[in-house]
Amino acid sequence: MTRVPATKRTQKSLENLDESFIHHLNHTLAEDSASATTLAKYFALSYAIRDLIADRWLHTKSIIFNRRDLRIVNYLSMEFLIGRLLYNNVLNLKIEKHVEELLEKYGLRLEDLIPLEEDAALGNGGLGRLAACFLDSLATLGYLSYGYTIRYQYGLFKQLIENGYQKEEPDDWQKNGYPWEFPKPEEAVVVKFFGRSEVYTDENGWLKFRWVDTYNVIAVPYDIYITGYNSEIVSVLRLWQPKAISEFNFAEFEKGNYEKAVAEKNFAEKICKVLYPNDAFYQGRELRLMQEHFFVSAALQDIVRRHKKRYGTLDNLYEGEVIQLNDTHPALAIPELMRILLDEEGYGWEKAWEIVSKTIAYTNHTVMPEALEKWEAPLLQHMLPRHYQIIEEINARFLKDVAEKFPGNLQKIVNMSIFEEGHIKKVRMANLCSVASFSINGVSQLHTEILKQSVLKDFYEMYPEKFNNKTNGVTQRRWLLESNPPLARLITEAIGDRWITDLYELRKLEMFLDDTSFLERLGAVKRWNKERLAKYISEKLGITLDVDSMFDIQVKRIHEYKRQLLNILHVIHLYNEIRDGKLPEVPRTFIFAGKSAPGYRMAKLIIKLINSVAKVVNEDPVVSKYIRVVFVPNYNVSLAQIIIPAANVSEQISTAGTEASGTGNMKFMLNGALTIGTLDGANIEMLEEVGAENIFIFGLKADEIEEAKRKGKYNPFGIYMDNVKIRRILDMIRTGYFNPDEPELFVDIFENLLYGKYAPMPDQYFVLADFESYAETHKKIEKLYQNPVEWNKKSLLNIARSGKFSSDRTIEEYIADIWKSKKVYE
Ligand code: 26V
Repeated sequence: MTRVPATKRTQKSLENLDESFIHHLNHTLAEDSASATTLAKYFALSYAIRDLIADRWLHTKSIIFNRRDLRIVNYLSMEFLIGRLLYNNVLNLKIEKHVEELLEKYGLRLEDLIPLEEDAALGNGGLGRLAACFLDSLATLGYLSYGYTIRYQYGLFKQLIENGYQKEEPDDWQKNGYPWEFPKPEEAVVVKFFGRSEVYTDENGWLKFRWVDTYNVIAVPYDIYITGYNSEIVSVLRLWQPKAISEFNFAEFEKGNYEKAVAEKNFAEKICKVLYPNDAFYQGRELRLMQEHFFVSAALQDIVRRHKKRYGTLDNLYEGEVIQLNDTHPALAIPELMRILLDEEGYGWEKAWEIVSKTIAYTNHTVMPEALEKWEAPLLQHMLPRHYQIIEEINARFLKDVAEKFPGNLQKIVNMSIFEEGHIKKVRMANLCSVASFSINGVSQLHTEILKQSVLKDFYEMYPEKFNNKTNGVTQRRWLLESNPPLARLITEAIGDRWITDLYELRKLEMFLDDTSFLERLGAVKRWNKERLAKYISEKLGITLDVDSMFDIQVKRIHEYKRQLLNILHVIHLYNEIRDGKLPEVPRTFIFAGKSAPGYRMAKLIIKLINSVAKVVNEDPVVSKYIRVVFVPNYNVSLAQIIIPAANVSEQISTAGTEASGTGNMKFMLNGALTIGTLDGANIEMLEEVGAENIFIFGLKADEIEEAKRKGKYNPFGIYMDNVKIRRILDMIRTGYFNPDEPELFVDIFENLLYGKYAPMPDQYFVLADFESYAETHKKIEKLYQNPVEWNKKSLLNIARSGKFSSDRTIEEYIADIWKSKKVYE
């Protein structure tokens, strides 16, 4: 049988898209076009498009099982922040014209249907969005790949702002149904918990272990096929959902015990009820550990089953499959794969270990010590007794190697042991990953250096060959083609559309650096995006913005290390200057958005401060002519797609040495914003690409911060005493200037900066140290903005030099150095 290529079949089905739409409206949804709601039409359209995607999956699947020369990439991640899919799929399938024509017949516009889709917010921030960009790139480039995660019932909470405070509401993203997934109940597996490890003698007289008396849950996969741009190949995003083996126990019910009758169902449902909303703060919660084991065990069983089907043996698992751990959250993959190989497949320790350590690779995403996972040993041992035993054995063998390599060096043993001894013994997941993985990577050059020189220093000395850098990237399909249509059009008119799959093509835009009419068009595009955002803000918040003002934007999770506080302190400084009659040369709009972890007091207080300052600034008849401050609620992928294209200035101001990479920084650059930033994360590489004249760098460097900490010589109180501007700002905060009704409200911010009241040291993120340098740099930006030609030139150069920051480049590097996979079509 000759296979009709998927795209050919799609062309054929495309002619029937119209019929397909009506078919789904009438027969899948049982609605007629006259009375169907717009939502029903959104679903009908999505189903019609999903049919085209299913064709691509069938094609991809046939390759998976026919091409044994292709290694499959498995990306294990607790988070995939995929956002909306309708328009993304329309663009990737290149069917926009068709769809628009079809909708026109029903008096509909695509742009009216797109917002009806709920964001799939199955992630917190950068780590989850990176995973989503990776699947897009893998599909686009034509590699076989699976993403594995959890089908959370509730995604990241929705943020409301009430009286300036963040309020959280549950995100019931599936409440209307979800058109993009396919349940695959026939591929369900059983996941075990608790019980005990039992020793026995097998038929050959070998001593063996088995995990018995377990509590079992079914894991049901739901698949979302992630399309690539103009690609026959889809990535599979497999979401695991727990299900009770016995949903209802009639025996217990008969005895009158309703609670017991539904106990199993309740257990299953609670495991994946909600995404943990902390990013970068670790709390050892039992439920979280259950989530980690649940999806990892399901994924591993799935991978093992597939490999056996493809090769009939697990001896060469690493030839057919590679497993990338997105941070330590899926680290239980290590003992789980060992357990499968030892206890279920009958391998001896050495061969099992060889297979595991040639299959698994680890990416680190943070150096913040409070974010590192360390599970309490008794908890892990209770929930996963056999895994605990395997981790002990891994550690014992590893420490023997350490002792051989560094004879007599007890400190090495203490540092590198997977177990941290103490009042409560802990399992250090980063150590487990470092021991077992064949590759350890950071996500920007600086971050990888910090891993090698401090966080994982001992592991670097032991296994230098494992360490490598993979600077993050973002997909230009979502972050330019989809989110900024007028810029995409301008670029394509100028240099053609090859940039969509080869972002380095943007370099060709440098031809237009001295073309004033092109620069004007670029300015007009920015203006269009600012108007779009202004319209959104006016409709949602009733705040009118001046689109001629410079849009200065900081959007990301609210965290002290990201220093939204530095930004708002500087806004207060500008407020003071204006009140003193020192009027700024250009009007500015400061836009903030981002969520705080619900239990992160300081971050929530910073949100309140931003909103309090916003109120005073915006209500002041004089000041509001020059500056305005807006906090846009509920930052998510869809909102990012509106906000980022509208930025003139991108704020990337984390304390040097704290932000592993940042990816928002890249999205802004790609959309022509100029960056004000520290020498942190990927900002450094942006500087390398664009040159010092085209990016605004300020502040202390990572080694300077490191040194100041080490020597304990940082004295923010001294800065406060010596610097009248800073003293004035902080005194306003301390005395309730922005909140006269509750004058004490922000005292904690003041005291944390000056005395380190809630921190290991005063001003641990060096806000005051960097303030002057930040304010001076803002003055330079202000000056440049008065010269639109020069501004647009730098904006264009930023776009032209953003090629490196495509996730396509990142993925090709993972492929070349770690995954060693091949494209389906060479
Ligand atoms: C950590 C934890 C700790 C336990 C509770 C739940 C939870 C959830 C997420 C995280 C991840 C923290 C690490 C993280 O998000 N890192 C970010 O990764 C981005 C992609 O590499 C990178 O651009 C950001 O700089 C980095 O902060």
